Amino acid sequence: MSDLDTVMNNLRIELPSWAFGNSGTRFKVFGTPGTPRTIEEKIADAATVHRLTGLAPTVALHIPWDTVADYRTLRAYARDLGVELGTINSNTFQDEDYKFGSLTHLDKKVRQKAIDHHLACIEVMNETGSSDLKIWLADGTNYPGQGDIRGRQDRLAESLASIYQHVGQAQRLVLEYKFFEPATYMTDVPDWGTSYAHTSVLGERAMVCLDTGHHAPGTNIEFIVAQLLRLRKLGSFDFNSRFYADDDLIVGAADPFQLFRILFEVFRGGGLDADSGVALMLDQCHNVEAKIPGQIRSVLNVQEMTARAALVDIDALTHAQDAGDVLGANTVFMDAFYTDVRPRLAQWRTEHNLPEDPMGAFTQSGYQQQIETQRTEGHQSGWGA
Ligand code: PSV
Ligand code: MN
Repeated sequence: MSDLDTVMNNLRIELPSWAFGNSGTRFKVFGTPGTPRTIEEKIADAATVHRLTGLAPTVALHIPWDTVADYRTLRAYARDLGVELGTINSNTFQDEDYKFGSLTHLDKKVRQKAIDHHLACIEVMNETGSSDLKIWLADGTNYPGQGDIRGRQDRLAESLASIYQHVGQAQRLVLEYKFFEPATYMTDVPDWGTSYAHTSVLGERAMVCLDTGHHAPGTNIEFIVAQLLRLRKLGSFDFNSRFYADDDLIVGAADPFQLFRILFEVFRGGGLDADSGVALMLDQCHNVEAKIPGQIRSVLNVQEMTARAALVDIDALTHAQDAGDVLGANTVFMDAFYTDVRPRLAQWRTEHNLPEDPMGAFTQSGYQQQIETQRTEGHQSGWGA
């Protein structure tokens, strides 16, 4: 088997439950016929993406958006459809109590409430069999002087330590960073360095989550990938793409070359090896495009750029780099990027009893018409609901 086949066979991309619900901007959330009303229906849609692509065997849940009374039953339901439940995302950004922070809040009672929410998420993980607890905090301040930057870091460290104590031996805490939004002056976990500083102190089951949309324009994200892999602290990705802010667009849509460069560093650093511990996830919203095809396109984009990254001729690249051959090295790199891997991936799909063209297969499957007829009553799920 070639290197490329091994990489392709190992590739797994986790889907976010919330990608199947309605989403929008602060101006308008548009409804879409057939949108799931329950977590079971979101899982059914995610399972459809996996059935057609063979790439997405797990679904991430967001708590409380995806709260159910019995997670074991939900797990069995997902399994029957051919998928497993994946990362559990906590949510401390929608309660009144969290107006001035959650894990960093000045009031001990609010901090404890936020800690308890994470402990409840760990309980959920114990039932679902999930290994990762993903923490993204909306904590931050809008005006200089509003909060004591240093005091907030100290409280954050203390809160994270209280949560980490409860993370099981086979589980991990993954801390996501973002430099803006909703806070506008500073956030409490703005960058990979801050996430690294906290997770290093916590211990080896605490890792960094890199959301590709959470950087200032022009940031060299592949450098961060290389550094975190070097430090053995890259736990997971939230993949999406962006033009201006945290747009949560389809991964690879805005800048395919950036996705290639990122995936090359993942490949180069061993992050695509079967036991690497690097979880590839999507964190996207489909505001105006169809949601299920949007997710299919996304996983195919990751697969395509992963294949191109694995095609880089490492020997030739190293040779050119060592010889100081600037343009030669760049040519080796670009040759892989410009290679059309689509025929090869179509063949890979055929070999794995998957439809050669998953997008076309979805259109022909009648699934969309079926959910539009069946899901007429009730309340459509949405981001934040
Ligand atoms: C925050 O912008 C974020 O990237 C976090 O991962 C949240 O959990 C997610 O978006 C919700 O869409
Ligand atoms: Mn994210």
